[in-house]
Amino acid sequence: DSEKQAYKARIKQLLIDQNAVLVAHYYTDPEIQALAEETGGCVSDSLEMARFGRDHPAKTLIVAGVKFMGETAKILSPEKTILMPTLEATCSLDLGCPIEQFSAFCDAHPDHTVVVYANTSAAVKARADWVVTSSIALEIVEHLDSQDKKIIWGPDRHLGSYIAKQTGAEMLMWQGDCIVHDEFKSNALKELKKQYPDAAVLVHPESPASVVAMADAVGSTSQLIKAAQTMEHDTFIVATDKGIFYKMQQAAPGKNLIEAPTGGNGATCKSCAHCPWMAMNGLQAIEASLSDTDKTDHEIFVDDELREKALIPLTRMLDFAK
Ligand code: CIZ
Ligand code: SF4
Repeated sequence: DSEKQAYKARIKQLLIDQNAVLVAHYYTDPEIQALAEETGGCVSDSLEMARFGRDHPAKTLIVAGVKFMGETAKILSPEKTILMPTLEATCSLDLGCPIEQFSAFCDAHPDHTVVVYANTSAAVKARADWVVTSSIALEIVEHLDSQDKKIIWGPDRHLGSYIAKQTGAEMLMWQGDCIVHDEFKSNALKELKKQYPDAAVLVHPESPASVVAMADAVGSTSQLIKAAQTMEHDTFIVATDKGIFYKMQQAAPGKNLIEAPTGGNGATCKSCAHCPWMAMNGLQAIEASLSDTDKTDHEIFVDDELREKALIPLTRMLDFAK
């Protein structure tokens, strides 16, 4: 409508005036992803967001995603101003892995290599030997396992179990989960499969093992988009945040994309396949992050000492991913 158009027009002008670029995650709302595309920004997973933000010449990055993505951007680009539409946008994995407890867990197993998911605070990253995203986790754990390293994995227990199973690596697991993926239900998925027997099932490995077990393809957001594009099937049942449908449909035009069920057994969903924190990145919030003269509610800062420590495992990942 016209109010949205007005916000979009203002954001476009502000991005130019402030030498800023919009970096959006696949799980943000379609109109935010479209705006990032239209303005020369990027839409991607957290690994690619980090790379794009670091390498882009803009002075300011607007990170439409959740807090750990803003922090990662700041760690990689301390000279840039990092703004977020709202600093309230966090992640259940980050919340469920407080540094004091996690650090004590690591201290109790000093002979283990600490591998943490990107969905963590700067402090947790600073305590880690490796940071990984879901698009590169399997390769990095394989690499460590081939050197006979014992691994501490945090915080996503589903992703950790999946990787341990695939690689055979010995992994001590932190018990966190993503409130969105944890809600996918295998029983309801079986019922849905009966209605669409020819559909391929695409699953993000933050989902429960029973759902992963039903997958025709398991992978990170980028890998699932690729799967929808390259697999022969006409219909896909997709178990990840529904924000992904915007890019997946672009990549696989004409194919039929169906949301995997989050209910089943009479249970109702809480997040219903859309991350409530990702959803906070609306047009109004983006406009505010650029136009507010007081940036207190938007700007990301990371303590210098933490930043330098967290940069080490993050750089390790980016170099490995090259
Ligand atoms: O679930 C998330 O937040 C994901 C998939 C992040 C990422 O790595 O892009
Ligand atoms: Fe965190 Fe899950 Fe939201 Fe991703 S989708 S930001 S893992 S709560």
